[in-house]
Amino acid sequence: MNSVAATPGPFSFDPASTALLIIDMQRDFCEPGGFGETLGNDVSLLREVIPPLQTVLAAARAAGLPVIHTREGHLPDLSDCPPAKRDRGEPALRIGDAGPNGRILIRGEYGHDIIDELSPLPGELVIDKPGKGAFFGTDLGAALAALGITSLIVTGVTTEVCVHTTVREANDRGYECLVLADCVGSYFPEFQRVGLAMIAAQGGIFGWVAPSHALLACLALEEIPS
Ligand code: TIU
Repeated sequence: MNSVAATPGPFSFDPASTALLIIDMQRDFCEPGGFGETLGNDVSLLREVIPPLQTVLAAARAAGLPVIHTREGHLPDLSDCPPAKRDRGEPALRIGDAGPNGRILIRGEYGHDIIDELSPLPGELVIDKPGKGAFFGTDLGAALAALGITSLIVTGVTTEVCVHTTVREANDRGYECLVLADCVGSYFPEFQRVGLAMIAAQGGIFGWVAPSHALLACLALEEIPS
């Protein structure tokens, strides 16, 4: 077992049953002209996550951890998009409308895909999800079971929306989740701080939180031949 210095205490994991989960690092959230910006957000805040996440992704690949990417989005006919999700608020463009990167949050469009900096490698799982949580309406649970995964290193965006929902879903299903504080991002600095605090409070009510360097130190030790 490996042990990462985390909050509220050490996060122990077996690399053989641990995967890196990268949530929704899509152009629609991280680049101008997409879903995140249409909601009125400053997407540049999410870009801080990219360099540390690139380092973690490279380390996970080198250590042989399975890497699983997710993408939030909907079918072109919007049949999997609840009307309330499309109709709520006063966004500049709604889900399915034509934007500069293609139709907003629609599978197959340029804006829906993962940013170039974190492109999946052939063979890495990409889970398309209609909701905020990565388990709802997907075969993520079956895929993790097939791989024998019981622990998840969780990264991506946004901390208080899709990361939180996914970690809560995973925790209820019995997965142990370590959220990397500098590899998850929010459009709201206050939500970033409180979102991370909520996970680790009450003795780690639904997960653990650590900086990425704590995981990297652990994976580096793992690679030293004994
Ligand atoms: N708006 C927002 O903060 N997030 C989302 O809509 N989806 C994800 O977090 N991926």
